[in-house]
Amino acid sequence: MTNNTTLKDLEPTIKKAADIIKKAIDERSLIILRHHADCDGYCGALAIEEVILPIIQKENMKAWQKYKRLPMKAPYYDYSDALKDLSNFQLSIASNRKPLLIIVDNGCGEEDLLALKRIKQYNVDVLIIDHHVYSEEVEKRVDVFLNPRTITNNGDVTAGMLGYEVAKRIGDPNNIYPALSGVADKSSQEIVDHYARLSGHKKEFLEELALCVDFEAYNLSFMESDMIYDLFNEKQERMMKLLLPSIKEKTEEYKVITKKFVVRDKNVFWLDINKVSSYGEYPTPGKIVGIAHRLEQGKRITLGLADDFITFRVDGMNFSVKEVIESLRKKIPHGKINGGGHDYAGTIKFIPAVKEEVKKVMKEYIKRKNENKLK
Ligand SMILES: [Mn+2]
Repeated sequence: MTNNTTLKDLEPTIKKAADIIKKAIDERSLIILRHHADCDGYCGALAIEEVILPIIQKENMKAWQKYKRLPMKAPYYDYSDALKDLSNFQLSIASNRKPLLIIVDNGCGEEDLLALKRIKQYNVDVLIIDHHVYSEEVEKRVDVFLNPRTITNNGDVTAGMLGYEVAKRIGDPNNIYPALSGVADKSSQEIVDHYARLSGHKKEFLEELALCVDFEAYNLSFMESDMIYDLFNEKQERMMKLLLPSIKEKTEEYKVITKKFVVRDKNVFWLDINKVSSYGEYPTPGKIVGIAHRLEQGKRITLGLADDFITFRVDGMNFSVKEVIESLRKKIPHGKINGGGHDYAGTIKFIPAVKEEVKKVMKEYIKRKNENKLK
């Protein structure tokens, strides 16, 4: 199935998503737009914000009472974020204006369920726009669930693309977002090419811009801020000139570091994250593993093991994040195993006491699934 057919099949849900947003704007309800604080998450959220904020500002003197955009650093919708959002929704609920919670590039997994159930105890509409491996219970519980994995078995249609497609049914969003998100989340060439053509930008430029957006997003952290727009407005060129040398320098530094410390076992590459990363500094463990992964080529898997999580990148190997989590849970029931993402990139969390057990089970799983590929 091509990604274009996926988009076509998602059409009715894209329309539903646009309709629920339009309804909230019309009813002057509070809209909270939550998004993952990475390039893809920002792309999806900004595409929507660009088209809805002008309408909200036109119709409301105090637009900030009707709309908030909040980045999330965790790869799931946190329970305390749900409490924060509910507190913000109180006024809207009390005045019978059904608020709307939109979650972009996040929110569709099992880990999100408790927070979403808490939200749904109140009269709140929930729209999820995500492309990660999802929980069917989340799908059932929310009002609109937009995820390409309901149609196909991959997440190549990113949150940025979905956000853009929804935004297009409301207004005229910047067409750089879907291409940029596809490059950032490493979607299939077919769909990236399609959106890159639409944006009129070369892939090299998009790759550099994605690095800058990720860097800015990392440093903006949980901030409610518009500073990210400087990467999309007339300051773009100056911003990229400012940031790229520094990002590239840090990346080069990490190429040397990971090369020195990565441990190879056939085509499985292990990196001890505790030894190579500085807490709270860019690049993040996920990015470090990405850098190590790109040092090699061909069929391979790179794993960054920390005290309480493991983050991985996969190319050409049999690896299913759902399966590996199931297997870890079965073999280490005392490990508080959690996590998700994609089959080609993701993170699994656990308690520090089972670090070595996790390593062992992961090793066995990869070996079992790739008997013919390990050489
Ligand atoms: Mn994403």
